Amino acid sequence: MALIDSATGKVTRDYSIEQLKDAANLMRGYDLVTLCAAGSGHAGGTLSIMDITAALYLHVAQHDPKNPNWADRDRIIWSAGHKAPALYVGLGFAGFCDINDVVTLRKLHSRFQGHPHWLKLPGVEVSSGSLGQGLSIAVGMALNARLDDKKHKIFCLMGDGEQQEGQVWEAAMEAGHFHLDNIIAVIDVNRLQIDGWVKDVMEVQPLDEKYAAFGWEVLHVDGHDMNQLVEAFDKAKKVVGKPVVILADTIKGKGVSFMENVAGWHGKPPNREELTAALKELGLTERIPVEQLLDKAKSYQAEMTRELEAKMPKFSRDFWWNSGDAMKVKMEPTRKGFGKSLAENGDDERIVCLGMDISGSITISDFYAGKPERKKRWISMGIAEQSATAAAAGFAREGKLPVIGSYATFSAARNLDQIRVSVCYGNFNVLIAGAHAGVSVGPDGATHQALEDLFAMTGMPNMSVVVPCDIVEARKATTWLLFKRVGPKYIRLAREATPIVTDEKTPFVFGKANVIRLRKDAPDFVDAFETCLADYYESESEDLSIIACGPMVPEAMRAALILKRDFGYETRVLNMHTLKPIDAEAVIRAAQDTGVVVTAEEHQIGALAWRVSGLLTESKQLYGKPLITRAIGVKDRFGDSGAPWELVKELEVSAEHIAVKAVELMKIKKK
Ligand SMILES: Cc1ncc(C[n+]2csc(CCOP(=O)(O)OP(=O)(O)O)c2C)c(N)n1
Repeated sequence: MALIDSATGKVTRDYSIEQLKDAANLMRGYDLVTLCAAGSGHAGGTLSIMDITAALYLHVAQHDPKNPNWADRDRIIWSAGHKAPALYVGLGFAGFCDINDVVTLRKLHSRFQGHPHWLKLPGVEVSSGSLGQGLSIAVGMALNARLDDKKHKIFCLMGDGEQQEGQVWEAAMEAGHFHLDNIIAVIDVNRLQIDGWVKDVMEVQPLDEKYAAFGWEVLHVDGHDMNQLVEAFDKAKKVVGKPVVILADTIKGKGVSFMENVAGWHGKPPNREELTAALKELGLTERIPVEQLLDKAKSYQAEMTRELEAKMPKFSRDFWWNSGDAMKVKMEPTRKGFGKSLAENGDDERIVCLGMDISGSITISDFYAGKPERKKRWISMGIAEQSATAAAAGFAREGKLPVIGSYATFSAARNLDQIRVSVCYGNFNVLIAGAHAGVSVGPDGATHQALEDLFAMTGMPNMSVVVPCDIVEARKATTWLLFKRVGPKYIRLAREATPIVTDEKTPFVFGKANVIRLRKDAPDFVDAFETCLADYYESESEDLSIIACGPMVPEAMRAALILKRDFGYETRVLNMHTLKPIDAEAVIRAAQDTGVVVTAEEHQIGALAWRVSGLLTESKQLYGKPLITRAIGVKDRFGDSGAPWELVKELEVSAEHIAVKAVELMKIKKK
C-alpha cells in the first residue's frame, strides 16, 4: 500500500512481488552508476540493503512523494547514513526526486550529499552519518506520535556493525520500556563492517536474544527474499505492545559476484570497467542509460567547477599547486606520517593501539602491519568510540601508552565526555588521533568533516594539541607525543594528500613555532623557502605575519609567494604546529615586528584565531601599538560534499583567500 495520494487517501502506485524484485535489481544498477560517477561511496552496504529499500519505499511504507511532509506518512530513518545512495535511489523510484539526478551524488552543492541531509532533499527524514543515532531519533518520533495520537509507523534502518554503538542499546531499552509498537527497526545483517567480519571486529550476536531481552518482538528474514520481507513487514505492523526488529540476513555486495562478501568493497565505488561487468551480471546493460547518466554527472561537475572558479580571487597568474614552474610540490596525506611513526615505534611494549573499525584508512593498523607479534597489543574495539576512549584511560592508568583514532568527528567529538572525564581529568597518557579532519574527507560531506574538534581539544585542561603541517611533521609529532609528552594528547590529521613542505632536518620542537620565509625563486616550491625555529629568528621587519597550522601552513606559504610576486610584500609565516601549549612568544613577536597578523586554520574560525587574539590583547608589549588582525577559516557553517580541494575553495581557506585578506590589511596599515 505504499504510495498514497495524501489528499484523497488513494493508492497511486503499488508493486507486486515480481515488480518489487525487478525494481530492486534496477535500483542496484542505478546505485552502482551513481557511485561510479561520484568516484567514492559505499558499494557493499547499499547493495545488501537494496531489497529492503525497494520493499519499504515502493510497497510497505505509506507516503506521498508529492507531499513529502504529509503529517500521517510513515517515517523512515536511515541510521546507517553511509548507505545514502540506496536511500536516494529508493526516493527516486518512489517519485520523490528524478532518479536521473541521483548521479550528482557527492558532488559540490548536490542534494545527494555523501550522507543524507534532510534539509537538502524532500523524503529524507533526518540527517545522519554518525552511526548509532537513528534509533534514538525513532524513539523520539514514536513517543511524539503517541502524544499526538498518530497511527503512522517509524522505520529505522541500521547495520549490524552499527549495533556496536552503545547508544543503540540505550534506544533499544527506551523503546522496550515505553512499549513503542510504532517502531519497526530493520538490521541489515550482512556480517561485515569496515575492518572485516563483525564477529572478529566485535561480536554483536545474538541480536535476537539481546533485542528480546529489551522487550522487542524479533523477526528473522532472508533480506534478499522479497516474499519474506513483505510478509515480515506486514507482520511487524500488526504487533501490539512492543517494538519490532526485523533481522534481515543479507550479503554485502549482493548481486555482483566480485563484490559479494568482500570487506574491501565497503567504501569503494566501481570504476568504469567494474561498472560494466556489474551491470552485465545484473542483466541491466540495456536497461540503464549509463553514458547519459555519466555525462549528466560530468556536466554538473563542470558547472560546479565553473561557478567555483568564478568566485576565486584572481592574481597576475595561476599560483595553484603544481600549476607552473615555481609551484611544483609533492603531496601525501598527513595521516600516513602517523602510521609510519606507529610502525617504527610499535616494538615498545607499552604501546597499545585500540581500533575503532576504520583502521586502514586512518593508518593506525600500520602499527601491526607485517609484525604479527604486535597483534596482541592491537585491540579491536568496534564502532564504540565512547567506550574505547574510556578503555584507553584504563590502559593508561595501568602504565600503557594507548593510542586511539578514527575520523576526528568520532574520536574527538562523539566521545567528548569520555575524553573530558575519563582521560583529561585523570590526566591520562592517551594519544588520540583525529583523522580525516577538516575538509579533507571531501565527498563524505558535513557529517564527516570535523571543523570543530580543535575547539574542544584545545579547551580541555591537561590536553596537548598538535596539528602537523605535512606527513613528515606528522611522523615526528606522533613519535614525540608518544614518548615525550605525558598526559592526554591530540594529533589532528588530514585524509587528502597535502603538500610536503618540511624534511627530516626541519626543526620540530613541541610548543615552539617555526618561522618560514620566502627567499628566492625555485622550480620546486619548497626550495624557495627557508625555515627556522621561531626562537632563533631575528626580525627582518616584514610587512605582515601569517600564523597557520596543519595543511594551512603550505597555503600560508603559497600566500606569501603571491604577496611577494604580485604586491612586493614580505611575509613572516609562522607554522604553529602546536596549538596547545601555543608559542606565545612567537605570536607576540610577530605582531610586534609586523603590526599585521592573519591567522589561517582549516576549522571553524577561532581554535587558532581566538587563541592568537587572546594572546595579543593580553600582551603588555603590545599595549597602545597599532595592530591589525584578521582570521581565515570556516565561517560558522557546515561543510558540504565535494572534492577536498574544491572545498578548500568553497569554504574560503585557500592561499588566494589569505592573500586577498592580507592585501586588505596592508592597505589599512599603509594609511
Ligand atoms: C559514529 C561513527 N563511527 C564510525 C563511522 C565510520 N563508519 C562508517 S560505516 C562503518 C561500518 C558500519 O558497519 P555496518 O553497520 O555493519 O554497515 P555495513 O557493513 O552494512 O555497511 C563505519 C565504522 C561512522 N560513520 N560513525
